[in-house]
Amino acid sequence: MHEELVADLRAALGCGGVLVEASDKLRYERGWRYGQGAACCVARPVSTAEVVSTLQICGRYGARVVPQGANTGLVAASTPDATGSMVVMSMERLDQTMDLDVADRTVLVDGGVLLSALNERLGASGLWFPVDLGADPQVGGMIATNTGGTRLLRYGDVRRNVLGLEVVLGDGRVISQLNRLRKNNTGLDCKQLFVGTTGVFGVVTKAVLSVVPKPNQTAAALVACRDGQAALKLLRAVERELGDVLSAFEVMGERAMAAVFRHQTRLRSPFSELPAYAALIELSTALPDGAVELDEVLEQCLRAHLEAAGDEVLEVLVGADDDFWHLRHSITESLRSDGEMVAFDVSVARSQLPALSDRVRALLAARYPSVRLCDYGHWGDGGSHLNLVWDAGAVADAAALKQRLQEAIYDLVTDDFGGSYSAEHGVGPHNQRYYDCYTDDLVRQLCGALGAFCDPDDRLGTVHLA
Ligand code: 2HG
Ligand code: ZN
Repeated sequence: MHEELVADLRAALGCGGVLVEASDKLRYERGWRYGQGAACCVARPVSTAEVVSTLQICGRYGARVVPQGANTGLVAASTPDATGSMVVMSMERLDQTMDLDVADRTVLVDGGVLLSALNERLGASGLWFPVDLGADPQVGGMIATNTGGTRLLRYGDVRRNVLGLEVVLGDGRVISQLNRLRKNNTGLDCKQLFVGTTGVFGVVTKAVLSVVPKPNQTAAALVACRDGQAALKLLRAVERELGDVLSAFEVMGERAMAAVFRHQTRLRSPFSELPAYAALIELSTALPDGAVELDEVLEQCLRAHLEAAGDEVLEVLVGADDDFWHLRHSITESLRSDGEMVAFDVSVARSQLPALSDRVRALLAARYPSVRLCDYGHWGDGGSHLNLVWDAGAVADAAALKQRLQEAIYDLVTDDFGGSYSAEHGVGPHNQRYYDCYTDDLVRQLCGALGAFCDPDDRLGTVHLA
């Protein structure tokens, strides 16, 4: 069946459209952090019609399909399982359309367009898709995950910026709702079924995105804080005084920053002493040059806060925007080199963020003393990456430890803090078990009914929402 399936896919997509050599398949079989499987082959459609053909052909042979964007996800949702029978459907060649409508501030894009390519295209018109990430995902993957990122505080998640979608359902039917409307109260907002549901209801082949004027002035600061509560107080002060122009409020714990300075030799710590927490604050505006000096506004506000906050705020650094962002965006990569890790992407009410980190530290000290908390994240929107790291080889059964840590932290987050076990990275095999534990039965039944309609033969993905 394998050879016939490949032959039919080749007939539909052309030879370059199907990869079968082990060395060619490798990069599609392994996720950036989690996920390692084996694919029967990799199909690379160039159009909606070819996505339809791929799904129909796979349907004829009973082959399951995992849609894949840039494979930058962090929950293993874009890699095949270990059976060797799944087809990876890579969207990387479906990346030609980028039709910008400047008057509407909307852009119609193919699902395989990379975020970087989109922003390059928009740049010439002074526009921008404002979902900011350390990685460079495809638009379709961002939609399937409902990506968050560092500027969610100001611009919202992907969901808030999607106006229309074209989606191919599991059996090849196409739902086309490529509207450019910002207001459209005509019943079910069906496109939302495909946002954040990891591609199991359908594959995004096109999207209409709302885009915004790219700020022409930004200012950033790093503020060294004595502890988490001080960072929270700073957030309140900055929102009160600069809320209109605040575009990011990220917090980084000492250990996360230390890992960056250990592994990124080009980056030097700007602090006189590494603080327990540092806040990275960004202001931005599209106001014309000269209308406002954001650097001055930020510095003034922070200096006043420094005086009023006593020893809660230790140091204020303003101006080196690129270095500050480089530090923030290097954490993921640096922790990867720092030992073994299990990553967390949780959210709680903002006021609870310091208490949550304290509880995790206490739990580790009592039960897992060789594990260190390297916390950082999007405190402005209640998101925290409570990444837990230990020295490679320090623990005999790392897989068992990972599972025990996941259980302990997710229970803490959901039961004691009323939070989410997956704030922005979505659901995948990495956290499927916890989706199953924490998701309401009725919601799962609803997903089952939707799945039966959208993907009647259960062809798509490795995640089960029902
Ligand atoms: C970030 O905020 C990303 O940098 C990645 O969501 C988080 O590495 C992680 O776990
Ligand atoms: Zn994040």
